[in-house]
Amino acid sequence: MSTQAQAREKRYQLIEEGYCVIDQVLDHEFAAELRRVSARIREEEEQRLDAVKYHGTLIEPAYRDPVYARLIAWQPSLDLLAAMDFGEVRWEGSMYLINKLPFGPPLYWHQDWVWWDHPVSSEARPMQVFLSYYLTDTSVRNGCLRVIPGSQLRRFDLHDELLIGPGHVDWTKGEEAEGVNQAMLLDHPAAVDVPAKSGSLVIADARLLHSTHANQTPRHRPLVLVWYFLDFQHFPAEIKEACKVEYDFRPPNWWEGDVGNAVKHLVVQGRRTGEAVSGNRVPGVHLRRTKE
Ligand SMILES: O=C(O)CCC(=O)C(=O)O
Repeated sequence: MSTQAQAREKRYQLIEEGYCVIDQVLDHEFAAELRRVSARIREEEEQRLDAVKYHGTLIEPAYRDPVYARLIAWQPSLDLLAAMDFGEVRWEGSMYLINKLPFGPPLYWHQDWVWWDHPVSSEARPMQVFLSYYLTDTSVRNGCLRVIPGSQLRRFDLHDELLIGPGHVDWTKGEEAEGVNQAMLLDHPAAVDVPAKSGSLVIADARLLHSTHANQTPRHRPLVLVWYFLDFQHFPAEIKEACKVEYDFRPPNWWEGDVGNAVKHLVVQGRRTGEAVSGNRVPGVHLRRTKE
């Protein structure tokens, strides 16, 4: 992104609509390397695909190749977030290789914020975001993202229909009954498609309602999604504590050699010093209807 005005525009869109797209964040070489390594991991992986059938794959690849440490600390993305005027950026500790399979189904509507009981949930500022790097051109035909703009801050009819307790259901464990219903797989009049070119970046607020189209092509649709906290210095103390509890961060020596050094400054560290907020994925009083 070349100008300050563009960065402001993206910031505004992320706050107002809950998402934005920035083109050409990965250079061709790095995107090709990620594509190659991700294809290898997908082939090696023994994940039961029927366990994650709506996603395609849902593999945590972070420590399986140094390329993912580079992605977590990818400077153009961090520069972008700084240009968008976000302060302390922290890696939340997870990343996923979400590879939609040839002719794979659509993903169901859901949102991923887990601290709905905390009043900070009603604030406009994005606190937790996913950065999605599409590794191939992605459109309606091969399963691009869909979002309901504004749903990170305003309650839609769909919110009342979501069965979601867990965000990502293991369909082999008999959780299907409570995991998804008809409404979560339907079209929605407020839905917007989010196509993205290979190497582009989609940033979205964890609270945003999102889903995907089906992959109607015979080719894989790879995506690497990384979770971050923004403006971590302004996080309520009890959410910071929850971050420590939940992810039990340690100095990043999970990678071999010094590969993890690049990630060190992004990791949430420290011992528990106080009460942590309890997690609750179901939006309550802090998600208001438009006219309230
Ligand atoms: O597969 C995609 O394009 C998006 C997946 C996603 O955002 C999610 O699993 O929450």
